[in-house]
Amino acid sequence: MTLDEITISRAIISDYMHTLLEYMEMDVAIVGGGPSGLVCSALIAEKGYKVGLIEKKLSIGGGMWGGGMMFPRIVVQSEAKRLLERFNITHSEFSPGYYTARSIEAVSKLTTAAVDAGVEFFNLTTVEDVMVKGDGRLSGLVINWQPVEATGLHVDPLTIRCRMIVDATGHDAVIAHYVSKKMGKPDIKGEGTMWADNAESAVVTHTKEVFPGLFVCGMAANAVSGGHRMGPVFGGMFLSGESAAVQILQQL
Ligand code: 48H
Ligand code: FE2
Repeated sequence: MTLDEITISRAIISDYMHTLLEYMEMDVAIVGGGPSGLVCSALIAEKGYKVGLIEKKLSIGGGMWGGGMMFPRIVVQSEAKRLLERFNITHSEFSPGYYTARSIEAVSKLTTAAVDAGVEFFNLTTVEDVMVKGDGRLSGLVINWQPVEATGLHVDPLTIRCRMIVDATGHDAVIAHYVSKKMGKPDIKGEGTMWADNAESAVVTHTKEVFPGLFVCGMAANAVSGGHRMGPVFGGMFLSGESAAVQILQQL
């Protein structure tokens, strides 16, 4: 065949514009494509709900690509071993209860699981505000192209409507901060010092609805509720993503 550049360009614009229009309204919007957001999105989408994952960076994976101090390995403890198996992530036991996995494989397998479950990805897209109307419930997200934010351009955003929103933005708990600043709650306690054991159990407990329509999971959950940090052990991120999915599925 003879390739036509304009047809290629039309195909890309048409396909993505169609998807954007379709996802102006969705069941669940996950903000942040790190481990907790990926797990959460896959487990909700596999039940047949319309799930979009919004990630400001070019690539999905958040803080998991880098493993620990750029050694591309993660540690997962026994409590989350079943999720390594669930997502077919190769792992080996280092010492009783401590499993190592390749960070790049872990990101890839979680991403594949989310894609296969039907999650639609919107990368290079920044959530810059939230929509709360008369009913006092978080009902939408204000989005913009990430390069607009990065270059400081004064370009107004667009808005999408969602039944539930998950703040999976990691240490910064970006969405919870927006809501807190404008609505006076949730109260944000901030992240504590390194204390892996405490942090890993707390992150699951802190995974909850913190404002009507807004769930937090992953590091964002500990940042909101004053939990500690845990370094490159990722079982809590997997379990937190799962817990957010279970709680949201009960409400949908
Ligand atoms: C769109 C955004 C926005 C925005 C941020 O940091 P993450 O990997 O998040 P988690 O919670 O799933 O995993 C945390 C883990 O990676 C980690 O840092 C751990 C375990 N640390 C322990 C320690 O002691 O340090 O991913 C969050 C994602 C990133 O990809 C951001 O780019 C994205 O959210 N994001 N996307 N709009 N406004 N803000
Ligand atoms: Fe981190």
